[in-house]
Amino acid sequence: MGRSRDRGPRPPVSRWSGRLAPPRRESFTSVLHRERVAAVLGLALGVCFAVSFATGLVSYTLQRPPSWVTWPPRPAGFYRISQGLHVAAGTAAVPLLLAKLWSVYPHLWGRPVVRDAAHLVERVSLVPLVGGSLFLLFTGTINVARWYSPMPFFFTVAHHWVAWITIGALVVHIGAKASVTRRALSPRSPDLTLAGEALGGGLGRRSFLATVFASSAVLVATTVGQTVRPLRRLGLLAPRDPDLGPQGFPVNRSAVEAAVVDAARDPGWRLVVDGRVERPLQLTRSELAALAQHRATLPIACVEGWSASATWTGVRVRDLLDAAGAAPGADVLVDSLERAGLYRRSTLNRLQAADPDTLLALQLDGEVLDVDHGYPVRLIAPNRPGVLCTKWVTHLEVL
Ligand SMILES: Nc1nc2c(c(=O)[nH]1)N[C@H]1C(S)=C(S)[C@@H](COP(=O)(O)O)O[C@H]1N2
Ligand SMILES: [Mo]
Repeated sequence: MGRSRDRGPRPPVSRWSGRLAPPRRESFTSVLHRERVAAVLGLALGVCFAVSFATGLVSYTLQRPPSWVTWPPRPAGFYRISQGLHVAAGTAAVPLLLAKLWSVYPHLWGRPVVRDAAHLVERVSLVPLVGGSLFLLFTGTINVARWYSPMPFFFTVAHHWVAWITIGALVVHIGAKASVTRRALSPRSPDLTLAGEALGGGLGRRSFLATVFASSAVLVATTVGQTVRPLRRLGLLAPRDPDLGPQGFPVNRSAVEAAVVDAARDPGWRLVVDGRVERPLQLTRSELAALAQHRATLPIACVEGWSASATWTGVRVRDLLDAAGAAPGADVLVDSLERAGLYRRSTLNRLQAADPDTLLALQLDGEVLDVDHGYPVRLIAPNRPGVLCTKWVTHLEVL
């Protein structure tokens, strides 16, 4: 016994007390559980969440505009970029969040559990912060992967409101952690002078952070292929190849799924323009094709993260409104042959309805539209989410 004491300091002997004791905050000695790692990851997550939140609000208000918002149709490609960023930032956040939770979980054993009122607020806000973040990243990811069954709620609305709660909790968290973060990120942070080995060996701080950031980068690179064409070949994890689908163009909901195949091919199909107009119209497809045709190159940017651009040819909505004698400045309800389904109709606000590139398209890249792309005619318009580019249109109602 005497000899072993001479070998230098020994680790403290934990005395078996007869019951299982929880670990203590101090038992986690790895440099990865220190504040600098948490601060770097927190900062990166803050950026991802800010981008996701701002772009998420864009997408939500475009789809469900409050009465005081009239979304402009320009710049035409804005929604495509905004939604691409939304999905990319959310994807990048997945490894960052997992790493951050792993880095900070020893705090669960910090004592005392509550120091004062401010500490209590900070601790309680972790429940919506962690729960909300996991919910947002999980539901967003499975939505992109088109795996809807674990969501017994309406994704868009739930994702939106949980985002508000999470961002509220994040603001509290940033307020509570601002000074710790500033200290941890400063060049004089005490963590910088500690080598990994000094704290029990294992992975060092830099290698750990590099691994986490690289995982984010790889995940983003393998999913943005569905939006950024030059990266398509990397799109291993992207559920949609932008080239898949009839006419080299992806499809979210096919004509069979929407149960419109017969109605779409029926020669009795007519486009009806009515509502607040002087002269209601009823047009066959050949009558539409005989009207002035206009060409526009516009993307379909699906909320689920894929987008693809095409050249569309068809009739300007505003020409049809003029022909029917609609009062200028009216909103228009665009209705399809679909009887059920969330996206069977959409509304054009007065700016969108008047835009010269807002078309009822008859052709895609110079060919008659495939029935999966909305034959006989579909709506296509600048700066408009894919879900609002209604296919199999049969009715324009001037509101
Ligand atoms: N009537 C109708 N139109 C619709 C949909 C739908 O379900 N029903 N889906 C929308 C969605 S979510 C997208 S992304 C685009 C996709 O168009 P595409 O299938 O031609 O690529 O169509 C939109 N138009
Ligand atoms: Mo979509």
